[in-house]
Amino acid sequence: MKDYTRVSRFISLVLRHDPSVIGLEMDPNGAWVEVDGLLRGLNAKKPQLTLCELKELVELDEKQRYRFSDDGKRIRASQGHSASLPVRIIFPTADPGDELFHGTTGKKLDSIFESGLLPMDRQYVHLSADVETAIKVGSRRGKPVVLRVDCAAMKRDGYEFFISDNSVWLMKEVPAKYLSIVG
Ligand code: HQG
Repeated sequence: MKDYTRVSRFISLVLRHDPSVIGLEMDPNGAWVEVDGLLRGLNAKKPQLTLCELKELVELDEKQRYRFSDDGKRIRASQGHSASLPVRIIFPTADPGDELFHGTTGKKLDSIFESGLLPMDRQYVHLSADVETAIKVGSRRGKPVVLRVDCAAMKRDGYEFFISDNSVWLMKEVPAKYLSIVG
């Protein structure tokens, strides 16, 4: 199998952050991009990719980051979109149970316990269903620290939880009073 790491990074850039880098526009409601346009745009740059390869990349992506529309003509990122993108996906709400987790690093804790978890450069705060996944997320930036989100209390207080197609939990914010350090 081909190594799709580099091209996948570029597709993430296009589908999450800036479709205009290859002259594409996004559907304003669902953040969809035309598959033909994506392939044309990609192949005008370095990475050469066929439709078959794109399908393989989507299918084999370990986090299921991308998804085709039901008719196969459009594609989008399942989550991770930039705050600066003028496009929003309407995610379904769901019940996460009593707890979720967020992986981060120690140097961010002071700020997080002061302001809560904020989406920063993205549209949502990203949360994981289990500690193991949160450790992986935190490890991207150094020694991981995992925060527990008290969803039971947040639900009592009327907060909504959204879930992406690839089972990442999304929230507008998590105030600090619902957070504790795991471990
Ligand atoms: C931190 C990857 C200071 C937050 C992952 C994080 C995930 C604060 C960083 C997905 C803060 C934002 C998202 C505050 C939050 N003060 N720092 N008040 N509130 N932060 O990348 O959750 O591989 O936007 O802790 O696996 O790390 O790209 O979010 O460290 O699912 O598909 O600000 O991206 O998926 O960083 O990761 P990010 P994230 P992919």
